[in-house]
Amino acid sequence: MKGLVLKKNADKFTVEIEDKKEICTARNLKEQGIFVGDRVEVSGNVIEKVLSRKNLLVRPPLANLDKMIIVIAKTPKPDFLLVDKLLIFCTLNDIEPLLCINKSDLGEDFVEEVVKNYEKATKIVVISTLDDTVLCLKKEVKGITTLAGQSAVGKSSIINAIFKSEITQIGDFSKKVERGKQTTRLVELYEVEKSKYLADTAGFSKLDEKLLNVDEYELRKYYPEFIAPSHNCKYKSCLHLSPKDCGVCEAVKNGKISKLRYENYKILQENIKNVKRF
Ligand SMILES: Nc1nc2c(ncn2[C@@H]2O[C@H](COP(=O)(O)OP(=O)(O)OP(=O)(O)O)[C@@H](O)[C@H]2O)c(=O)[nH]1
Ligand SMILES: [Mg+2]
Ligand SMILES: [Zn+2]
Repeated sequence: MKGLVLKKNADKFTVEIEDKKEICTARNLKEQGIFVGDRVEVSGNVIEKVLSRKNLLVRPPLANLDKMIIVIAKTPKPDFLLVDKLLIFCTLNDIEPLLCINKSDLGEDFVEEVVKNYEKATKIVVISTLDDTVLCLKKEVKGITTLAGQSAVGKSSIINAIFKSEITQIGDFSKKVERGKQTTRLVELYEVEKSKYLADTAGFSKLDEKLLNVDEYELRKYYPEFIAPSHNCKYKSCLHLSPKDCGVCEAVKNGKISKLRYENYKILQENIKNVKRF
């Protein structure tokens, strides 16, 4: 019988098989590994085979991701470079990205600024887990969807609000910042409705550039808002790093491209150069 791995706890797996949750073990699958999100063949509560995967993330361990909801908030202070890396990561791994601005109750200025910087880069939703706006995320869940983002942006609060129960543990913000610890440790898929799952995870708070595996020329295409202005660059090979003869630099100067996004692009270019050198 075929099933979907919802949860992994040591050597026990919670597998959904025909709408029922079964606790399974695995036999002889060590090398290949079994991850949350894996579709598997099970017989007699033993996982016999892992079916081929669309993608696989190692940290956090998650297979077959269809969509990633990248959560940010006014507090904790957003790491927009991480947001850009996650957006690139999604495109590279055939994952649909969505930028979610949480804690909109903390002020409109922040929301407006983020929208201004990112509206040309990705789809955005604005929510607060303190009101009903959080429910619009339910519609956004597609196949296997994960929440991603820094600790304390409200990922577990979103899951709780959607499921209206305390199924995941919410951390105390001030305590968390003091200890610098994350609250959510295990990865688990929660079913939103039939065949739609949402994962809570503590991962994706850091991403190694090596994981991105793009070269300096490819990087340009992951900044979609650069493409039209780049037609004004004198040379096709222009990396948009110096203002001479560069349409992208011109667009940044005129405010047509977000300065924040351009600065992130320059940092990533620098990182790619350094990774290559080592
Ligand atoms: N003001 C406000 N606070 C919120 C909102 N959503 C969540 N919080 C608070 O933010 C803090 C962190 O929430 P969590 O849901 O634990 O954050 P998390 O992203 O799951 O954190 P990790 O599990 O450590 O990755 C808690 O104190 C929540 O009450 C919101 O919409 N508005
Ligand atoms: Mg959490
Ligand atoms: Zn250029």
